[in-house]
Amino acid sequence: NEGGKEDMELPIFDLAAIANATDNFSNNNKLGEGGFGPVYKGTLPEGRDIAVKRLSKNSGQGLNEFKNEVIIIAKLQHRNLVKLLGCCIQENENMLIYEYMPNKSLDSFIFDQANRKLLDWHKRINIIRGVAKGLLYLHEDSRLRIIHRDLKASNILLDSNMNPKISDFGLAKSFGGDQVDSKTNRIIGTYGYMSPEYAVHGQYSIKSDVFSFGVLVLEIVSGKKNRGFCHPDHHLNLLGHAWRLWIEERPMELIDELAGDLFTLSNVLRHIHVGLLCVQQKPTDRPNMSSVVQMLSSESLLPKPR
Ligand code: ACK
Repeated sequence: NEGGKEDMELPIFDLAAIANATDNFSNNNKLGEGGFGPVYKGTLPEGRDIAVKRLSKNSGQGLNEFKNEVIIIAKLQHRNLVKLLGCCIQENENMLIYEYMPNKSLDSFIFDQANRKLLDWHKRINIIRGVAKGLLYLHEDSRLRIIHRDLKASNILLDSNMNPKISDFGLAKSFGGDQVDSKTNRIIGTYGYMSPEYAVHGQYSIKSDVFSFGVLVLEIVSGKKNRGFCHPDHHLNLLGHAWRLWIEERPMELIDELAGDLFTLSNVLRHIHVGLLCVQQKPTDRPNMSSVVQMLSSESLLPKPR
């Protein structure tokens, strides 16, 4: 059941039902602020928990992102992508209704000292592999060919078993026909996760998502937030080097931590290696997601980053 949905109708929710489910959008039920407005937790009468993204009124850019998200995400069905249950467009309200992800975003698990202990190596590796599979589906399913454009730790949500699901498709682009890259003057996304060619020249392709994926992998393994290397003020040629320095001290700590478990140690080092291949300066040097998935799971020798 992982193919794109063909012309499937998106269920329509009634405004009164959603107001009821979220206790009239009460602040107690607010999960946070998303790309185009607040997100609320709700419970449907049959007991199912939902997350409701509500477009802020008078948000012009928000409306574009909202429409984009509906068009893109309605086509998607994969265990590593957050599931859209339906929408509610009524009385000046625009809302998207998703499955509720009880463990929220990956962000709080990798950067919060107390939470970090809850993510053992097995879980981290499972999260990296799940995100890779979700991204592979977006990029390479011929009916989709979608570039996410804002992949980052806060856009990875975790279900009750800590399985990851990619969310937030407000900036995603779908490429039809033979198109493989595009250029924009409106550079939106998140510095640090943005590839240099996108941050500096507005060029994006599946390889810019691969770069963001690499940053995410290095964050998950190191437990350290990226330092925002791709701000346009940075000199492009320094970036690749900066990434290696950033992660450099980590393998020594890992060797200490995992000295008694060589299997896990080599597996974790393999993930760092793949992360470094993904953050290479030149898009053509970066692997595509099918190679990434293969490299993460196989015992094959990996190429040396340039
Ligand atoms: O990091 P968080 O707790 O997880 O804060 C953000 C906030 O809403 C704004 O995006 C949370 N959120 C978004 N979608 C969902 C969902 N489907 N299930 C649970 N939490 C969600 C996200």
